[in-house]
Amino acid sequence: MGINVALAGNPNSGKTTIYNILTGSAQYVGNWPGVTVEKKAGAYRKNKEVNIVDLPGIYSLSPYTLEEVVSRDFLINEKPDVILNMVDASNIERNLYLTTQLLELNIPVVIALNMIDVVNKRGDKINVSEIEKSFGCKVIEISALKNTGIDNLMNEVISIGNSKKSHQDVIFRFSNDVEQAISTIEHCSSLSTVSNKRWTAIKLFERDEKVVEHFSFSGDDRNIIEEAIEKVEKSMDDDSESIITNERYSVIASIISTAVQKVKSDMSPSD
Ligand code: GDP
Ligand code: K
Ligand code: MG
Repeated sequence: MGINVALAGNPNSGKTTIYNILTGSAQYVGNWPGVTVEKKAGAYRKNKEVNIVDLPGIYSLSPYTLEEVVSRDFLINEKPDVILNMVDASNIERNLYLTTQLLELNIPVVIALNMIDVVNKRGDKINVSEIEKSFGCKVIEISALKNTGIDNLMNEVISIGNSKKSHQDVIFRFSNDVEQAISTIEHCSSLSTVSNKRWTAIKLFERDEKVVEHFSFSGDDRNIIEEAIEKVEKSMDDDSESIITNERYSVIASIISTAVQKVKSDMSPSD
């Protein structure tokens, strides 16, 4: 049996630091099949039933970079029990961009708000339960560098891994026009047997080349979907991929505005 945990996060979010703490020296280092991106997998030293895979550092799940494709293929094909999303809390807006995408994969997510020592030192305040409420997943403050909060984090990861939970609800929503198009796509018969409908519908909306390439459209679905996309592109005067990017950032901005209090604004010249 065992619990499979995938470590996912931006480059420099602290993945390697926590990976080394979690696995100690008993780690496997290899390469991802067919690529030169380093692959690391090992057992949690406090509970050998827990397998941890360190995915390549990524900013997005787009189909453009090798790291993104490797991470995305792993998450979709291997379907780990839990995604442990490392978030650099001192750069929270940028890091949560990936989080919004990980939450759509229909795999339970636990967010580790790492570098909380940096946040505390600045005097900034993050309301963890606000983020939990907005994203519908557990959020645990940690410092991988100072080795704080990690037992707490792993208790949460293991408890989800041991539970029957095998799905992740997406509770944040984009603007109405975009949601309408996503819903149209989700309800196409081509998606009737797809398990992560929302993620697939969003990727089709973005005209993601990797998803479109492997997707089998039935009946008139290809045209129905294209019409739904073009309608939104016309009304929002932008291409569909940029529309989704902007929607993600406005979801994040709204969460941050209630959940994060900064002593100094990002625009402060003394920063
Ligand atoms: P990765 O690219 O995600 O694997 O990130 P690393 O584990 O290599 O960490 C990037 C940098 O951040 C390193 O210099 C770490 O020492 C530092 N770092 C990691 N976690 C923390 C933390 O909790 N607090 C602080 N202050 N620095 C951290
Ligand atoms: K690094
Ligand atoms: Mg690393």
